[in-house]
Amino acid sequence: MTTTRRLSVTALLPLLLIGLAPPAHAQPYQRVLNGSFDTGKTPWWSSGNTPSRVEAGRLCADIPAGTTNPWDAMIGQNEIPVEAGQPYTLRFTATGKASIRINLQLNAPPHTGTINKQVTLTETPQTFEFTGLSTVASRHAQVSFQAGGATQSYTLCVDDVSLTGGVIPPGGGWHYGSAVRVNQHGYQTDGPKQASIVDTATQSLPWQVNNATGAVVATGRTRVHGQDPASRDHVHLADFSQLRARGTGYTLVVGKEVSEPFDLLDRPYEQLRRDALQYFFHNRSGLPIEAQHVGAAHARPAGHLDIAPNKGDTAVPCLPGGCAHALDVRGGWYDAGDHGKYVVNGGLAVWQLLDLYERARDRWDLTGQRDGLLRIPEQRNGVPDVLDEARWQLEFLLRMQVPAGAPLAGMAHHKIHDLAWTGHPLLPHLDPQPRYLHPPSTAATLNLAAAGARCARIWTRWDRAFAQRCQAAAETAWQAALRHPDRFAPRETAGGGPYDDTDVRDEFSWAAAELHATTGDPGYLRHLTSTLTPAGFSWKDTGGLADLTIARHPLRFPLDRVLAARQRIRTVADGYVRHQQTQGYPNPGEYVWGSTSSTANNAMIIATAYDLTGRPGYRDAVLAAMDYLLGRNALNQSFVSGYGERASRNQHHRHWANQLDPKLPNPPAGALAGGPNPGLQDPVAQQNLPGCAPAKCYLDDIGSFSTNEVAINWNSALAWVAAFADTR
Ligand code: 9MR
Repeated sequence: MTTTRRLSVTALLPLLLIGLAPPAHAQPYQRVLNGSFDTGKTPWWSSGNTPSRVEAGRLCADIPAGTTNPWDAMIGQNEIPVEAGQPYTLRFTATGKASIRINLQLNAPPHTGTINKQVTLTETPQTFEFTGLSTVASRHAQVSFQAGGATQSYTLCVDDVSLTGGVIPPGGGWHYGSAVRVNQHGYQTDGPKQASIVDTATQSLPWQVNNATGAVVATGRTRVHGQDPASRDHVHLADFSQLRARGTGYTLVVGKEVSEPFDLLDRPYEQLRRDALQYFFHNRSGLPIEAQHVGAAHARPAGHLDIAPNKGDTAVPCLPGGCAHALDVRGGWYDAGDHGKYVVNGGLAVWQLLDLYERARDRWDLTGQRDGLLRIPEQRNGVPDVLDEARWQLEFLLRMQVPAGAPLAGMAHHKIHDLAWTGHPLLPHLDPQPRYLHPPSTAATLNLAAAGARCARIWTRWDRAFAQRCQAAAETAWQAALRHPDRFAPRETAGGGPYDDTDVRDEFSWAAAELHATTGDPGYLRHLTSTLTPAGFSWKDTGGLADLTIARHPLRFPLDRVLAARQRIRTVADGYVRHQQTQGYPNPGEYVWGSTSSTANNAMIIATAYDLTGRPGYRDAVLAAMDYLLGRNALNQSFVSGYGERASRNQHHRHWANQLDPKLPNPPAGALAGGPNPGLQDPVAQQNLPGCAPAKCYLDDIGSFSTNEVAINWNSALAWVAAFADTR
């Protein structure tokens, strides 16, 4: 094997910097992931015209002939962190039949380069090594092997790619601002007011609250909470609930640390409950989103009405090899940062908005029932706006049902989405991908049954014909699910998320509860087999929702079931409150993908316990969970855009993509980021957060879809809890 080694330092390197001291740590830090290709291809990519695969432990790509620029055919890895003033050494082994360009550079204009070299490859493996000095600090550098311009096609293979350098350990170097963590939006004047403070002191510390003019308005001493495992912080707690004077611009001061400013308001959540719902309008498919409703920055043409370049959604065929029919599945909400529309999840999200409405109705919460609450075209049509918004999605869910006469009639297609994942940024009306219906699944069918049954119950009052359509669809879906109880969604993830689930006993039980609540048919009761457990609920685990439905409709269920459901809700809520109180930051949820929805969904269960008992402790716990979401956490981060000084603004979304294109907007106010997730399932998180404490595995970066995406089932949870927090 011939080995060529070359050491080259960027020509422009100022002489003064050549003597840079190597980092103090013994081993240089590795900056590329999976450079040995031992774990497959991820997170390496190749251009669309350059198919690649891992072959005998190397990444090999088919380089086409006849392209023009070096970057017309390439393989690479993104989201590599580089530090200004630090040297980086790139090393790799490669084979090929042409000259290629090797780059370490920023992946966006001005594409500042650290290494840019030409090498000539042969079919004998050669190892190369180059060093360059980074003049910029960024988390978005790219290593690329650019092989465009080849006169003949050939196979390029690379192996043992390594990029070392930098002094900040992988996953390190994060600063979260003030050590004093508050709800950066505001506290309720007569509610509990607590803060978490990061401090290693083992004795209590004095605190003071200053008003906007700097005058001290309250003082006290912290309580030492101690070591917090989820964040690995040593935490103190301050309680300033005694302060009740309405005002803005307060700060909490502990030693030299000053919190972000916060307000004391009588109704801090009055606007958030609207904004969290307005999120759904922004993400409607099949309707122009007009400036009069959302403002100029967020206005956009309708997406997916089969107007070129869109190839959906008015006559969508099944995936090749699937069904023979095509369906008009326009409308609904885009699921998240992608343009997929999924019945599993879509059903749960709309169910939660309908529960929000039924709670408002039952508890005389007039705001929650208002026609005119939101800025939507259906405003002032005599129907509460939350129902108008929910109906947009329900109409879509109904369209996803397999028509009578077709095989699997009555079931719901699991999902509809693009053939392949689209790039970023991309407005919905510019999506050029063909879209397909995916095979029906039992879980989707039962989501339709549950949401449809609830629709039927509610719309009896507003639109009888629509209520009847919902009921017929729900009952047909139920029968179809009984006939096909084990059609599980595949795990495939090309072009869309899987929402896969191989246990649907919980979906049967949830749908049975809804169908019984609507029809009174006792036949459904024997299918009601699930209960609320400490695991709570999610799109995958819907069993606990049966208890919430029973509790919402005590007169429609046998008394023993009602009493048992109420007892379980209280017991589970008690567990969440205890869990919340053992944390340094008041999160009643778990650190998983979409952890903020676990926070909000568990808060919904605690809130339901409050509604059942009137015990103030439950309400306080819900408000503390809001504090967590709005900044009282290990990152000093408000996960709700537009709320708080350090609010998320780069959520993963295809057109709220200001981070990628300054002409595009940031998310509108009220969009909930997925939040800390130690799973690190995206390359940005993998590059930048290795070793993170669970409560800190979060990045406000548009590329971090596993920590910073938005989703309808997360915002439905936020909308529910914000509405609760706004009522007494
Ligand atoms: O919320 C979903 C989470 O529970 C799963 O772990 C994850 C991976 O399957 O998918 C999440 O849902 C995503 C969906 O698959 C596609 N649209 C975006 C959703 C939010 O990230």
